[in-house]
Amino acid sequence: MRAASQAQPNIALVKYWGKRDAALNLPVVGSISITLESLWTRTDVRFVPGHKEDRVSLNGRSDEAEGKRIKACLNLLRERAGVDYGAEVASRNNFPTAAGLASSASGFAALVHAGARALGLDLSLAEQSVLARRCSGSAARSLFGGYVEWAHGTLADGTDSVARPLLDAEAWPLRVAVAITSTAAKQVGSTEGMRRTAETSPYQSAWIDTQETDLGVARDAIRERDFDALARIAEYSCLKMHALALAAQPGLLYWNGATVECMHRVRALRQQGVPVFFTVDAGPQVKAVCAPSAIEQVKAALRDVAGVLDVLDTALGEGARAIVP
Ligand code: 2P0
Repeated sequence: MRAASQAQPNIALVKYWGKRDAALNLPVVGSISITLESLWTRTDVRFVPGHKEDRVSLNGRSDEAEGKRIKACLNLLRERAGVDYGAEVASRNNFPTAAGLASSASGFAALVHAGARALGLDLSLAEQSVLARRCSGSAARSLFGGYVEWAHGTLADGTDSVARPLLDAEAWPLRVAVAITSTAAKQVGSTEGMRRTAETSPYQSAWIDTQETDLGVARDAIRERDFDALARIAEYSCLKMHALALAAQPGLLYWNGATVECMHRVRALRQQGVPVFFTVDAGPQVKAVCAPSAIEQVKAALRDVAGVLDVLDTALGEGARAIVP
């Protein structure tokens, strides 16, 4: 009744923002992401018959808020298996948690992948993606590697709001530099930010109405390995998501000064002919996606920006997989 899995964070190029069903965690729009390689979550899950409680350790410590979400996710797995055993979960990340690097995506993808096997559930990756989505939306995408699309879905029970792979990482091996501009936990989490946006931003309906077009453009760019087209649509989707959230009341301002300066720096590089574009999530870090040949130049340019604390670097990677506990 024990299994361990690894999953990596993903970064959306066409963003998810907004829920049409908060209980089932169904999104108002589809999204497209890339799964990273060298940042990971490794999670060891053991179910103990007779135990009633769950014991959760994250990076060697207990964390009450995350513990609650993990317990809710374990409940979905237990319900599926028809058991009520308590679990022991030990999970660690090799990157800073709660710093806008989607630790919930890799975390819940790894938890569902390990937990399902520990319970002897024979679930396809698509079925695991549906379960992971219910724990954290973006986790649906981290079951798969490379370029991934998570469908909006139309069914009320959410069984078709699932991720699927579009293209393997090796087929278009882009690199990602992550400029860390703050290590503080964000003030407004994504779930609350999305709720506030849906209730108060006047741009919510325009966001929903324009997403299908963006997804089509990104799908074509990925299929044709058209870097310039992907750069244009990814920066557009990122800035549009932030414009939507900025127009909430009170406005959601996830950037700091260094975030903005990094975006300018990336655009200046692209104007000089360097194949690179930025994207920014619900936090102040800037992810610069580039051709492999440009990675050292991009890292050096970002390191040079005042307020950048560190620059991580990763290739694109595979989806969730079993590891030795
Ligand atoms: C994304 N983000 O597509 C978007 C862009 C942040 C900005 O998915 O409430 O942690 O658990 O479903 O998945 C972050 O939100 O939110 C996110 P929940 P999640 O990557």
